[in-house]
Amino acid sequence: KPKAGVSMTNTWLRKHHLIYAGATRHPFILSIRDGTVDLSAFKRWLGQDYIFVRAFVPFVASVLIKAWKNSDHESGDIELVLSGVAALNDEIEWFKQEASKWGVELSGVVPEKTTRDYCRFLEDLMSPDVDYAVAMTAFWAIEAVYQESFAHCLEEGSKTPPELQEACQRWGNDGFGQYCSSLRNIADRELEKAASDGGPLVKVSEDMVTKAEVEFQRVLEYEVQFWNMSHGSP
Ligand code: HMH
Repeated sequence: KPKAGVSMTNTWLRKHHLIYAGATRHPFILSIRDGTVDLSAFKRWLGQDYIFVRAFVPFVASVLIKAWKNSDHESGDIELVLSGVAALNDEIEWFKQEASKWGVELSGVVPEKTTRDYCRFLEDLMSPDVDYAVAMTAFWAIEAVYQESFAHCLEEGSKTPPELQEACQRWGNDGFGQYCSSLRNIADRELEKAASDGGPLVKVSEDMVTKAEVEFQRVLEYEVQFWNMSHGSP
């Protein structure tokens, strides 16, 4: 059982801080931040992330359905997730614009194995059998990695090339940071509900929290692999 006052996500961020740092301070991100980024690596990331984001839309829609079924309708969860869907609509348009700016033909991008595996992982999480708390934890982790990574490229003293600053702003801006904290609060609230369930279903609830922690770690592993794929030589 978690200590009172310490949130589950807080506990997990401490426990898994090495892999978390691996995902949010990856050499690819550090290369953007210090201005040494290989532009062919950035273009590869752009094409693969476009494929990822297209698969992320139905995942977020599945979280919206879980919010509608599981949260009380005054909690604001539905509005928050809906704003996420709306933001993804803009994001997809941004990818198209950005791709044409860099001469990347999106229709010709072939998904690499890491992208296919990560999209498959999202698809598994869309199942109605996956609890709201578990899906919300994964959702938060996916967004938080991008937020922390790109915010790092905009910090004082970073040498991010001007032509990449807009990309970093997309995920590194304060509004997106607020959005991530809201997702995190919902995940913590749902995990807390599960962890404090002392009824006859106590075992089921414990399993749910364990499952959420496993999916949290998996997200971090996939994020590291995704950066590796982008950063590595073709
Ligand atoms: C791989 N992770 C990946 N792509 C993204 N666009 C995000 C997270 C955030 O939306």
